[in-house]
Amino acid sequence: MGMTIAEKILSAHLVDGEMVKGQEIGLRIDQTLTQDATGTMAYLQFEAMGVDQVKTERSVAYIDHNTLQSGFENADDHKFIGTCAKKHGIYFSKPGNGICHQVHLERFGAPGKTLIGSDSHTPTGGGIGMLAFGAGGLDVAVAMGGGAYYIPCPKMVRVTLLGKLQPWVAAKDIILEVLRQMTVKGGVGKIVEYAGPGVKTLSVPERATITNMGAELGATTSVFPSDEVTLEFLKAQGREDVWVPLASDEDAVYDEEYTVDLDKLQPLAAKPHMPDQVEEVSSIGKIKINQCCIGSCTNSSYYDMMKVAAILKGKKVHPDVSLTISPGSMQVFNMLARNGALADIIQSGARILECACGPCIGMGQSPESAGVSLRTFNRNFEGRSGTQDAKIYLVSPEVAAASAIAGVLTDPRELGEAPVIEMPEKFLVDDGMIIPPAEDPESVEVIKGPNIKEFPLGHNLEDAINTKVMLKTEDNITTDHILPAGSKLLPYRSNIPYYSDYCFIHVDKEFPARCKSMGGGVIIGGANYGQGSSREHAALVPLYLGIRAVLAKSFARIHKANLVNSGIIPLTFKDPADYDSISLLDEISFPNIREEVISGAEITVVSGGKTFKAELEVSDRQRQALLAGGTLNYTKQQNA
Ligand code: MIC
Ligand code: SF4
Repeated sequence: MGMTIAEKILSAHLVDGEMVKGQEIGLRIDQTLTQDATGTMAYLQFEAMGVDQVKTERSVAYIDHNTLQSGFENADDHKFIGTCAKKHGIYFSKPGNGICHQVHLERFGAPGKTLIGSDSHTPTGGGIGMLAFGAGGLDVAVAMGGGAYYIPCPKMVRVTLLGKLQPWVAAKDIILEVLRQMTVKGGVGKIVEYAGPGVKTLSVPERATITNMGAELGATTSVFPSDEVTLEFLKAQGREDVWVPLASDEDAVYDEEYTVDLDKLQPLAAKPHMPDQVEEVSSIGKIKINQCCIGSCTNSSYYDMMKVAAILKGKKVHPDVSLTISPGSMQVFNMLARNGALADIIQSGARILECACGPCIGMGQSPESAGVSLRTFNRNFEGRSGTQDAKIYLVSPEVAAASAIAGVLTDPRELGEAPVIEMPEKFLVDDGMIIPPAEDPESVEVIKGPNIKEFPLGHNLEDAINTKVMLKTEDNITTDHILPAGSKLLPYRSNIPYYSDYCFIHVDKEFPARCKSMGGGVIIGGANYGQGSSREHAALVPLYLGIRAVLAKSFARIHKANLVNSGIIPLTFKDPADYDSISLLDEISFPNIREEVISGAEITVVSGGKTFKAELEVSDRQRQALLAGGTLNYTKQQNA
C-alpha cells in the first residue's frame, strides 16, 4: 500500500511501537527548538535529567516571547537559557533575531527531518516538508537527551488545493477556510497533508502560514510536499544541500479528505473569539476598527512584509487606527531596510516593533477598551490581547494593511490592482545573532538569577483519591484560560509559585485561593479541554495547586500529554451526560484509582452519591508515568 508524506517520515523515524492508528509510537527526533517562555522549564528539566550534551542533530534556543524586560525577570531567563545552551551543545538565537518558527524555517529546517519544539506553532516547519510537532517542555528535554518523542499514531487527512489564489486572496485565507471546514477540534489526532495542483502555486512562506495555523485545528501537525519550490527557497537561503524531494504515493490512503478551490476563495476573517468563526470579509461589512497588528509566526515573512509595504506605499494609516508591524526575523527586517520597503512602511505612519511575538501574546499593544483589532496572527481567544473586552479578528496581511488605511474592515479587492511580489533569488544571510555552543563546555557556568525557581514534582499515585471539585468549565477551554500570558504574567514563567495566583483567573477568580485553602482537587472540563498553546505551565501550575485529575469530555493533544508528564490524570467521561450531574465543590472520589490505572480498567468515579465510569485513554508508558507521579519521576525510577 502506498504511503502519505507523513507516513514516510514517521516510519523512517520510528523507534518504538507500530504504525497502527491510535496506538502510541515513539519517534527519533532530529531537531529541537525552544522559545524563552517555555524554554526555562525545558532546560531546568533537561538539567534534572543529567545529560551533558544534546544528542540531536540540531537544537536551537530562541528568545522571542519575553522581550519587554520591564524588570530583571526576562533578562534573568535569557541569561539562564543562553548559558545553558552554551554548555549543552545548543545554538542560541539572541533576542532581536526573530520569532523561533520564522528563523527556524529560514536557517535550520530541512525536508524529511523531524522537529519538536516547546511551542504549539512548531508545525510551521511543515511548510518545507518537515514533520514538526509542538510539545511540552519536558518532551523537548527528553528529545534533547536522545529520547524518543511519543504521540498516538495519527490519522491522515488530505486537503486538496485546486486552482490558484486570485489577486488579493492569501495563504491566510486558505487556512481560515480549512478552519471553517474542520473547526478548532477537527484536527485532533490527525496529520493534515496538502496536495493537488494548487500546491505548486504556493511559495514556502505561504505554505508555512498554512502549516503554522494548522495548530488551530488541534492537528498533530501539517505538512506540504518538498518540491522545486522548496528547493528554490532553500537555495535562496544558501542551504540547498539539505533538500530532498518528498511526495505522497499515488495510492496513499487518507482517512479524511477536504478540498479548497483557490480560484473561488475570497478574503476571509476569523471573528471573535475563535479561529474557526470564519466569514467572508465582504459579508462581515465595514466595521470600524481601532488597531491593526501585522506580524507573528503566521504572517511575518519577507513575502508578507513586502505585500504590506506595497499597499502602504504613498498612503497614510487612518487617523483613528494604530498599525503595528513586527517583521518575523532579522533577515526579513534587514532586507526591508535595504530595499527601501521599510521606509514606505515608516512613512505610512505604522509603528515598527522588534522582531518578536509582541502583541500576539499580549506583550504590549493591548487594544483600547472594547477596541476592534485586526491581526494577522493565529489566535483570537478572549482576553489574549491583554484587553478582556477587545474584539480580535484574524485576517491576512492584505486585509490588515488595506483596512489600516481605510479605518474600517476592508476587502482589499476594492483597492484595484494587487501588488505582485517575487520571492528573492537570494535572501540576506547573516547568522551573527545565532551564537554557537561552547567548544569547551566545562568552562561555562550556567547562571540562574533570582527569577529562576524550582518546578513542582508529582508523587506516587495513591490507592484512592477522595477530594472535591475545584472548578467546572465549559467546552474549548484554552491554555490561555488556564494560565493567561501577556506582559504582566509572562515574566513569571520560571516562577511557578508566583504564577499560580493567576491560574484560571478570568474563568473563576477564586480558583487559586480555593485550591490553596482546600489543598486542591479535581477539575471538570468540557470538550477540547486545553486547546491552544503548548505551555506545560498549564499543567505544572495546577499540579502546584494540588490538582490530581482533570475529568473532561475530551482533550487537546499537547495539553493531555503535558498533564500526564506532570502526573495529573486526564480522564474522559464514558457517558458525557455525567458531566451535567457534577457541580463545583461536590465531593468526588476515585476509590480504586491506582489499581485501575495499573490494570487499564475503566476508572470508577463516585460523586454526589452516584457511581459512574471514566476512561483513561493513555499508553502503557503513560500509565507508568502516572503511577510514578509524572514522567520525570518515572524516568528517574527507571534509571535507578
Ligand atoms: C502561544 O502562541 O500561545 C505561545 C505563547 O507561543 C505558546 C507557548 C507559550 O505559552 O509559551 C504556544 O503556542 O505554545
Ligand atoms: Fe509567538 Fe504568537 Fe507565534 Fe505564539 S503564536 S509563537 S506568541 S508569534
